[in-house]
Amino acid sequence: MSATDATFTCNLCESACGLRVRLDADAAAAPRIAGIRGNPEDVISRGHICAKAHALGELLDDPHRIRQPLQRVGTQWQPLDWDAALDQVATRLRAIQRAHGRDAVAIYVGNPVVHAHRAALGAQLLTAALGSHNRFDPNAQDSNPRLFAALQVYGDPLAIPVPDVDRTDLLLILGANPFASNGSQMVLGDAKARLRAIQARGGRIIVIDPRRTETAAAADLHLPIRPGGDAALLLALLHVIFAESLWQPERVAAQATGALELAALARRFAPERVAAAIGIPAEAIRQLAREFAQAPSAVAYARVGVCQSPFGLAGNWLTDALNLVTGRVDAIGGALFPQASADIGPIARLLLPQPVARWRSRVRGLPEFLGSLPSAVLAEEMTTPGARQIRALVCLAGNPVLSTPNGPQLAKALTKLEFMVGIDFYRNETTQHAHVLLPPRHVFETGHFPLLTHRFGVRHALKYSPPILQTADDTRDEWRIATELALRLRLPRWLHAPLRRLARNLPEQLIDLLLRLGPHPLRLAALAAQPNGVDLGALLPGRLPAVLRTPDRRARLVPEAYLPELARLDAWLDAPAPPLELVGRRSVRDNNSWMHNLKSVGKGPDRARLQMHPDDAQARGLADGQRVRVRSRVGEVDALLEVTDAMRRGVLSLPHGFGHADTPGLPLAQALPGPSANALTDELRVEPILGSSILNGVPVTVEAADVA
Ligand SMILES: Nc1nc2c(c(=O)[nH]1)N[C@H]1C(S)=C(S)[C@@H](COP(=O)(O)OP(=O)(O)OC[C@H]3O[C@@H](n4cnc5c(=O)[nH]c(N)nc54)[C@H](O)[C@@H]3O)O[C@H]1N2
Ligand SMILES: Nc1nc2c(c(=O)[nH]1)N[C@H]1C(S)=C(S)[C@@H](COP(=O)(O)OP(=O)(O)OC[C@H]3O[C@@H](n4cnc5c(=O)[nH]c(N)nc54)[C@H](O)[C@@H]3O)O[C@H]1N2
Ligand code: SF4
Ligand SMILES: [Mo]
Repeated sequence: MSATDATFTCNLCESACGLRVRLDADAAAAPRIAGIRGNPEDVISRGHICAKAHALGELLDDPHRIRQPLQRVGTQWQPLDWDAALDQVATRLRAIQRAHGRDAVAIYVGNPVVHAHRAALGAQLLTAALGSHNRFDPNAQDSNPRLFAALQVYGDPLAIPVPDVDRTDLLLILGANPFASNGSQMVLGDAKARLRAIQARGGRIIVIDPRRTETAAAADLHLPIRPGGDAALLLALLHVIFAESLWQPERVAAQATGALELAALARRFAPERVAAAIGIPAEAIRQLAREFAQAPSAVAYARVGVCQSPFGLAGNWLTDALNLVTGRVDAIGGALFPQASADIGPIARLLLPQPVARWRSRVRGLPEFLGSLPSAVLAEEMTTPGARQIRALVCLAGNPVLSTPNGPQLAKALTKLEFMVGIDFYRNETTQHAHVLLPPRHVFETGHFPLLTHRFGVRHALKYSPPILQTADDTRDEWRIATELALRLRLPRWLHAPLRRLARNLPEQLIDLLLRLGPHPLRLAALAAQPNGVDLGALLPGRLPAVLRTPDRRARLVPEAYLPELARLDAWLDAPAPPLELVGRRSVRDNNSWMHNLKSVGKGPDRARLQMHPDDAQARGLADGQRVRVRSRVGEVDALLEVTDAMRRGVLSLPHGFGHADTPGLPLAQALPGPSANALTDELRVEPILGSSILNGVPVTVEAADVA
């Protein structure tokens, strides 16, 4: 037996780790991958990988992966050839749209498309071909508050600054756990090493999180905040910074407008006003404000924990405001705007000139943002009769039954659809309700360019990994699937053959063009010849005002859109906290809901336990390891209790992405313990501006499971 080594890029998270993949030379062998190691010469990850990289090899040969189109007949799945499958899907979708209008077909585009260039562009093509206002994606559970802040403060939803991790003296992390997630909207390569280097050169890391996470445990200071408290904390920090003249008036005057209004707003939120409600002593807030403002360089970074919290919108705005007033934006060691090498910004701006509330959801009237509606309305749009009711769904690389609030309600709604198609490796909790399944290709077979995430690099670095394997299965990549469906849905047959030929390599041709037009002009082929990637240098300051798209080319410290949130915040600060509030977490081994059928990911200790502080357990007579019942407004689940002082009192933590018990398509995952956190999250808890899901701070009760 002989084997060859190939260099590739992991596409499972933003870290874009370099891999050395040992391929078995015998094409018919199984497993086809003899081993996966880190690539020590990779310019981004320098040899680091995590357990999920091994699972990427297992995914290739997982016997439960779908390898040919399937059609559901009753409870049985029958193979179909591609032409029959694509014809059937297009015919059904077109018939439903003809009878009930284009909005009768919805599309949900899941997270993995962010990490696959052909899928990302395929998703856009399919969305355009369907022409439905009912488009959904995980941004409503993830980044919408961040994107909205970029739009409001900097005038462009893609103007997202990246923490200058390699040069900062102080990294203030709110609601993120990069030791587990490997960093989000911040491409770190080896996250732990990169963050520890801050401390090694004498800098500090401060973490704001209700849980003592892996990152918090390694930090210099951890302040366990009550879920939802970030906006109030940030206002109190600004209060101190203005009151003690710790801000940078000249720099602010050059970059932004609204400093005096912001100071006036912050005046109402003294540390003493917010301390009790957010659970951080006033003196700690004052000290943090001084330290942040006085450090030689510093940057505040807020991520998913803040976005998913009750004040996610204001929390993201105020993070930018804190960075701006302390002179950290566009400064070395602060928050820097990267220069994307393959910048999709101009195309996105062309397609989305006015990206808020161009339409609204039919039943609840929640607004569109960046072309998508909030996922929290998905089920009601399927089950509420009337014109424009959703009757069919295209689910591309997603699992909303496990990933969106009140998943069980959505699962029920899916069973009522006239037609559903899934484009997925698996029959997961969502796609098992499909009528037709179309299987995509493995990333080793399609190649990988991190089109949407390279812009978040803490350095300007680039990699393109061309395919390293010929596919042995009857699968097609998403760009090809999307092209085939778009042609069948919208164009006469005689045009199909020439357009199909024209479209084949369009994704790579587009990337090549963007690269040539970019700030570091180079060709995709030249990049492919550098398997370890190319390092194009550190992020640069001096990007303001060029990146700003506000009318006056200045950042806005107090965008009007947020003002109503302050009254809501006042009310929240004055109301008593519920006895127990639930938040989420991620473990380094998991990847949202979808890799649990693979040995490297599924194995190991039970990670889906409900974490609770010892005092809360004692008050309820509950013990570590006990089975408990957790209830929220929408549902109840059983979980094993883990009593740990890593939790703040009054806060519980449960990871999302579990709850596979009713999913025969994933037999290994099915055996894993743990409920779905989204059987507890509430589709009616959305923030009032965009309708993004509030997944954290969910009021719940907990009791022993044997109590009726
Ligand atoms: N291993 C692994 N890596 C992943 C993923 C995965 O599933 N597994 N998923 C990927 C994806 S899709 C994303 S978006 C990123 C997310 O990456 P991160 O943003 O780092 O997200 P989490 O690790 O979930 O950390 C969120 C933290 O917020 C805390 N939190 C909850 N509520 C609040 C609050 O109100 N305020 C504050 N300050 N903190 C709060 C939680 O306790 C938790 O520690 O990770 C990516 N990387
Ligand atoms: N309670 C709670 N809920 C959350 C979160 C939380 O922190 N707490 N996090 C939210 C976040 S940040 C996110 S991003 C979402 C993720 O939620 P989703 O995007 O809805 O789902 P995933 O769990 O990522 O599942 C992805 C699906 O795509 C398939 N897939 C993987 N790779 C490919 C591919 O290359 N092509 C195709 N066609 N299919 C593929 C997988 O088999 C899987 O079925 O969850 C959100 N939900
Ligand atoms: S950290 Fe793990 S999942 Fe993320 S890119 Fe690296 S190997 Fe892949
Ligand atoms: Mo995400």
